[in-house]
Amino acid sequence: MSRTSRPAVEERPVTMDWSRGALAGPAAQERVRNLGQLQGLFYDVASWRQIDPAKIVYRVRWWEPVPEGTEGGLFWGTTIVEPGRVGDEYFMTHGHSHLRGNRAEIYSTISGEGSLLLSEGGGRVRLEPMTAGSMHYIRGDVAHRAANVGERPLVFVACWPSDARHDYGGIVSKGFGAHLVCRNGIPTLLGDGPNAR
Ligand code: S6P
Ligand code: ZN
Repeated sequence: MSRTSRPAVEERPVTMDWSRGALAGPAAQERVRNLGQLQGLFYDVASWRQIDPAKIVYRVRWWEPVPEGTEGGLFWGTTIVEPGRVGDEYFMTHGHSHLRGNRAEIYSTISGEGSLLLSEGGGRVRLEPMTAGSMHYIRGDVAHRAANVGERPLVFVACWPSDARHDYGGIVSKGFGAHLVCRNGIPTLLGDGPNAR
């Protein structure tokens, strides 16, 4: 019988620290979004201008075990949205839809308090509360965005098909359908009409 030798402990491409949702390792990629990069997304432009554009709103660390576009593959990532508001609108992710409208996605919350905004088109926006352990199935044809409605960072994980492809431009040009604002301490959806943006 032939034997080959290999190290007893192989370096893992990524690891998850489930208590913090932290994704680490040589294959982890990272994207950081600051307020300046989210221009045009918050409805209260005057308040947006008053905050330092370098202020970090969220970070994503993710793992692409196969090349983007691979049919049948999966990607995995952790998003951390900081607490904060622009005027009365909660800090949130940019939001996107999947270019391939039959590519669904799953989110699960690790910690913090959030709201998952699901835009079904035609101005219909639904909210799902995000709290530790919450699971969210996002249909492939629904645009999605996560807002932090709490006082601590909102941490959630996501798994999506490697050929889903993301469309960010549609939200920039047409809006998301609604804005999530704090009214009397309660997260409230505001319509996304021409005057709201
Ligand atoms: C990917 C998944 C998440 C987001 C992340 C940041 O399909 O929905 O990993 O990429 O939450 O949001 P956004 O809108 O900047 O991609
Ligand atoms: Zn997505």
